[in-house]
Amino acid sequence: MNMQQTMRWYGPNDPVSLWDIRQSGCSGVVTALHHVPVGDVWIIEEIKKRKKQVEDAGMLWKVIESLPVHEDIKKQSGNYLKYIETYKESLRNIAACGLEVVTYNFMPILDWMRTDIFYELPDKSKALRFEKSAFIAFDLFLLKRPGAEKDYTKQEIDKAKERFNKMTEEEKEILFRNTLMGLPGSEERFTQEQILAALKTYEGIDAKKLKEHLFYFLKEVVPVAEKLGLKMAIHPDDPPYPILGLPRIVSTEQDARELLAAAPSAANGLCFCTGSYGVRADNDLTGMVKRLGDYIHFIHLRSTKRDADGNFYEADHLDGDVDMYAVVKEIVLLMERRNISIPMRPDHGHQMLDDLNKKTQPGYSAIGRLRGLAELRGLELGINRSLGA
Ligand code: DNO
Repeated sequence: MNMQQTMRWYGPNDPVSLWDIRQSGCSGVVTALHHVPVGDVWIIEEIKKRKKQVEDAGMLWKVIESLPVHEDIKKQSGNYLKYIETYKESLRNIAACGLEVVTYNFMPILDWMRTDIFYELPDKSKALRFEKSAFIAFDLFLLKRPGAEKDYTKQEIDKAKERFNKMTEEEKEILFRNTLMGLPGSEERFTQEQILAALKTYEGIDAKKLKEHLFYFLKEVVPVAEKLGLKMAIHPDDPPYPILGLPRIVSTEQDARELLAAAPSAANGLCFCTGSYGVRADNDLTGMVKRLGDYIHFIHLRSTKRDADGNFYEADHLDGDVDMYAVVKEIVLLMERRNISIPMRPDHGHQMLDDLNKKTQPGYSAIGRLRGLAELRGLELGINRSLGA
């Protein structure tokens, strides 16, 4: 049994075409209607149109990444009840078009966060990186978030100050831009005023409250998904800890267990992202596959390399801190046990070779992902053979 090999496709404006993805050996793509504003219903006509584009290139579209959750739902403010209903309506339309898995996340305001999107590796390829001192410098001296200094030790602040004083104006601007990238697939950036105003709306929402809001959402949508035969897959926080004073609640195995228990159903599941969970040394990735495997509906394979200062960069897929051999082996055993093939995508990839001169979505260049996919495919084949499968 093999994982279903897919790649993320950002839609018709993605510089990486469907045929590029097909030629990399994928049988499917993972995509979303990025042009539909968060909170609007995904209408059948649009879903079908996108599905046909994928099928015309000889591939399948089974997994959505993502059907985003409106901020009002995360905060239980404003029109959140209406937005929950529109979410359900989108689910009905998605199921009517024959799609199977819906990926989403519950990170307040921002999705993934990096300080550097062109971090040069010794071989001159470029990776995404999170540098703690640069991030703290951003928070304290660029964003100037009220009360931010309370979140850091004196030593961390001194180090960030030193880092900041050495930055050129251009470096400061790039740092600001990278950190507030906004939603994946969108060109929009937050301004300082916008992000400070958005952060203010989370005052009084701590991790406990945000969890209550997630569980409420799950209790509403999971039964609908179950009836429709859809599987929900929540993506973990990236990085997997609180940032900018915002709570983050899908960072550990315990978090995953709690959200699964909140609405028990096979339709309530996980997007198992080794790159996100793997940033924390206390997340036992293979153990998570073993213990939570019944709820894993989609897999992102990626590895990061962390250091003692809390920095990490995205390593080669088979390198870094994730023991990819052990994880993939556990996934192979899981698929045997469940007798299913789980969709997977190589998550991110380095900017390398010809892609160094192209503009692609950060992390989503063609060649770096192709390298990751090729290595992972070989790893899986070797594991399958050695197990006699
Ligand atoms: C980053 C991605 C995430 C992911 C969302 C899912 O590259 O893995 O942006 O798509 O968090 O909702």
